[in-house]
Amino acid sequence: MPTAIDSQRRKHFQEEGYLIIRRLISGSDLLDLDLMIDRLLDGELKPVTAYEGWLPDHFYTFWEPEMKDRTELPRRDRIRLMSNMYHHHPYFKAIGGHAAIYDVISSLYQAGVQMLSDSMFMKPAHHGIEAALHQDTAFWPKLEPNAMNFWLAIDSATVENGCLHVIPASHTIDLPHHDHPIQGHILHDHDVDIANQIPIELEPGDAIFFNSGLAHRSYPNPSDRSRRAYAAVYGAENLRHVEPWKSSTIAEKTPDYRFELIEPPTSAS
Ligand SMILES: O=C(O)CCC(=O)C(=O)O
Repeated sequence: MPTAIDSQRRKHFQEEGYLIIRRLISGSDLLDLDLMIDRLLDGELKPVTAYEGWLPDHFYTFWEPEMKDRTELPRRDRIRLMSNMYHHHPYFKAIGGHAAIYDVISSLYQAGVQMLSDSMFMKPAHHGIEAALHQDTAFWPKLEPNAMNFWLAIDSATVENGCLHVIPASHTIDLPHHDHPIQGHILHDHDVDIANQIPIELEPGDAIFFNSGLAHRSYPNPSDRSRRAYAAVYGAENLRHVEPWKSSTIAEKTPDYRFELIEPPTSAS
């Protein structure tokens, strides 16, 4: 059944810049994704589909600082981020275009949906690093309407293990960011109305959809529970490139991935 986004929820998304949907993904779909994410982290899954002739020998991987060579630790405990599975693996292509996700986004945009990229955000127990405060709009040229972020909890995401925090209604202005050697582009607390910041605690299968201009962050994970999330950036079918497109990556050279129209799932309304 498509997730119904009524006018009240759409208004909340427009005004506050985000929408939480509980139990968006459940049952065997969630179990399979959980398993595939661990296979990804363990280095078992390899890219199998080329993107514009580019077939990398591994998925884009951002190691936790100083963890790459600590091979005495499990691989899954040393990785912060893996990306672009959608473009290089049929399982993730299907997940990125999952009807439950597609329905919410097309309902919020009132349009068809495009995919830019997907990522797996990992925050290993005891040492997962922070994601500094930022707006994702700082990472790519101006789009109209803004892109949309999707973030799905695979493990429970709580204040203790480094859940997302957002600043409601911060999506209406593109704030100037500061360059950062690890995180790319960041905001300082005094750049925003930090008193408004709220934690987004989610159970496995719960998701938050947010305007890419929404200021957000996650704190380090000192707890003994890992915090894995599957995330992606989508755009409206009718998005306009206000500035010439160029994607920005900070860890490895990758092709210039572009928005790609998603085939509407058969159950999409
Ligand atoms: O999951 C995290 O820790 C950070 C996620 C994030 O920055 C994003 O989804 O843009």
